[in-house]
Amino acid sequence: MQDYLPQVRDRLVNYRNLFNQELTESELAEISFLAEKLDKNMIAIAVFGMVSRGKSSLINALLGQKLSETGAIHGITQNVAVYDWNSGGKIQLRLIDTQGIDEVGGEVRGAIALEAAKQADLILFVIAGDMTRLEQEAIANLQKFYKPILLIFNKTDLYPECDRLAIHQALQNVEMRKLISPQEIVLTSVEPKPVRVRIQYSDGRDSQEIWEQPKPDVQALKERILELLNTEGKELLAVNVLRSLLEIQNTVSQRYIQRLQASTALTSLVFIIEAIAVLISPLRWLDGVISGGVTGLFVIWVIGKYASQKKYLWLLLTVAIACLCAGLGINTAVTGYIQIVGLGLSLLFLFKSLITDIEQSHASGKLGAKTLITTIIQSVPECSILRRFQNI
Ligand SMILES: Nc1nc2c(ncn2[C@@H]2O[C@H](COP(=O)(O)OP(=O)(O)OP(=O)(O)O)[C@@H](O)[C@H]2O)c(=O)[nH]1
Ligand SMILES: [Mg+2]
Repeated sequence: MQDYLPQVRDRLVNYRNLFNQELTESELAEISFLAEKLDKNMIAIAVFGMVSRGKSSLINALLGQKLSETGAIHGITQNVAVYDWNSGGKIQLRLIDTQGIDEVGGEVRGAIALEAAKQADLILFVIAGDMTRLEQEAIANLQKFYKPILLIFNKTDLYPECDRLAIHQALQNVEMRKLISPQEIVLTSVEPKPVRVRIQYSDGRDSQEIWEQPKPDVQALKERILELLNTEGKELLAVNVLRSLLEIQNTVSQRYIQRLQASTALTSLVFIIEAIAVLISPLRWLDGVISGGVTGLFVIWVIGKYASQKKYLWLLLTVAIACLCAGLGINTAVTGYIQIVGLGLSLLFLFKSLITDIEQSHASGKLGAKTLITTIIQSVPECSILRRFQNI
């Protein structure tokens, strides 16, 4: 499959270079972070779910060591925590532990989930039995961020075989398939309950019962994650970086359009006042000073407001000077009209160039992230986890 990462990087860098002056500090910082993410092949996996479903235990089982605190009481994890996971591959993996989605109040929960979901390239949603309505809603909400989700049915050790099968079946019903497809469901028991085992001694001693801790059953999940990253990790990374770029592009376009709308009224007013002043003023040299001066001031004001318009400085100043010259008597018969047309043309140019900028910065433009996202998603196989998001 084609490697899209260099193209994504180009788009990121070109966008930053072209709109450097239009971007805020935090947008520039985010673009730098995205470039670093690409360079380091960094993928973040966030673990979500209700309290006590075994989110932290799952992270420990994947890491192979107990780094995240776990416990039987609800709400053990109170903050988002990030762990580096050395899975042995070329991709640098990060695991993000979160608090239970039912642990914090609505607004805070939304904000925390939003932050973690934004950072994540892949989401593991942990359940421990049949799904509750809150869990279904949470998955539907997370899907709004266009992040692929694996549904982890954990604590399977607590269910007899027939119940486990019944729950697994229920997770694949028609309603559920709208949220998660069957191949996106993985069964685990990351911290199985200790079991009593009877030890029989061959030397005639009395048999003894002891508690034994079974090994975590997390291999299927590990393999699923690594297989997913091996087959479509690069596309996942490319699409997620582009998705973040798309958000920045949309914000910048929005800002542009708002400023444009705010200045349309002012621009028209300047034009009308200048036209009237030129028409009613009896002195040609005064007309020139008015139209040249107002146009010049307007150009300086616009360039201060829209840094990217500097490239048209020469053109607009030429118009301003032409107005001034016309006013100084080069062609007195049509002077007034030249001045008005000059100002009109300069405004027209300015707005045309602004619209071109907006189109370029806009998601679907030449530098836009949207077109490339669509190309990448269309290039992955039908069964890919990314296909769910083809209608962005
Ligand atoms: N039987 C069984 N218990 C498990 C399994 N995984 C986790 N547990 C237990 O479930 C409890 C909660 O585990 P945690 O990993 O702390 O759960 P969490 O989702 O991180 O919980 P919060 O941080 O409180 O939201 C602990 O007592 C774990 O021992 C499992 O696979 N089987
Ligand atoms: Mg926890």
